[in-house]
Amino acid sequence: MASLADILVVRPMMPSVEEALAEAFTVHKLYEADDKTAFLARVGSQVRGVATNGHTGCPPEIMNKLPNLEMISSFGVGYDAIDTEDCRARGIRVSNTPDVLTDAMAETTMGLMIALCRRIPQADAYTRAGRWAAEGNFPLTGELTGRTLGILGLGRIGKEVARRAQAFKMQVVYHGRSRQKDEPYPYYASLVEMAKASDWLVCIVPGSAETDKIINDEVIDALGPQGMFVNVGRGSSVDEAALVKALQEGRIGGAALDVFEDEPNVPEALFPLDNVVLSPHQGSATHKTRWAMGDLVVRNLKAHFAGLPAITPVS
Ligand code: A2R
Repeated sequence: MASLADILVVRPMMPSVEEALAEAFTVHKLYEADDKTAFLARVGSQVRGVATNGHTGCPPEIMNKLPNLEMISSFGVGYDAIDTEDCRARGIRVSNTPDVLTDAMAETTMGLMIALCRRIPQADAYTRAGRWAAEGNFPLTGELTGRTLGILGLGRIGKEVARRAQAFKMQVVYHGRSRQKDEPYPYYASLVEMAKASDWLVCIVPGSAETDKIINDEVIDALGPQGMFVNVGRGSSVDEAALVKALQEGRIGGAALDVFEDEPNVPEALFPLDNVVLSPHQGSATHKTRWAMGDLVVRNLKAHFAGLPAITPVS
């Protein structure tokens, strides 16, 4: 029988992933090793594949110990922690898990928008505290219907957010590095100009040097005191200190945030603010979607070691 390829599991993965990897490969769990240097010295030269996620990646100090590495299979669509240029130079293939999480991400985005707009967390707390009976009706709220939604990043997820927003009778506009000729939505070449024209701004771009703090004071002020900001992409895309200050000063209407600069640490200054909805990076976190993402991590490795191209290679 052909020997099974050796896979290094850098960080804990979902049980379904670890079980499927163990069935198909010889698995080495780096995260269980007390002495990681000794562990890598022992198994490093056998390793041909890595399983990880986009936040942990496979840092150079680990890759340097894997001279026969062929493939990194990453969980999640974002792969910010993986240096793809370095991988290309080393001849290492990289895959991620796009598409299978798009619907769940779009659902989370709409959920955050509705929660922020209709103040659902506050209304829930008001009801549970017995304030309805004691104090009367909850204050009136805003409404999504008829509002303009600016999408920063009309990619796979951005397009599904756009579809759902249209079902909510919102006007959709977008900004990206270039106009997409097959999309019907008005395009803004300038993010600031789009923010000025939008009631809502959803950020769903990858984390990269180009998108680092792309949401800055200028964009926040263009969105203005009635404007609502939603981030479901990456915390690094926002100047978080500037956003917190603008929320405190009422220079922006509100924010719903699923991602943060230094996860799982969330700026405590946000906690007392009534104009924010906070979520612990839940974008794709459903049973169905996380299972599909894990399954794709394994299938990408299996494809590669069967001599086929990865199913979802990072281009
Ligand atoms: O710029 P374009 O036309 O290539 O549009 C992409 C946009 N994008 C940017 N927009 C403005 N300035 C940038 N510097 C910039 N870099 C990228 O982000 C594209 O419309 C969108 C990304 O779409 P996809 O590659 O299809 O990614 P997907 O599956 O929608 O996921 C987006 C991100 C992930 O990378 C994770 O960070 C997060 O959602 O879960």
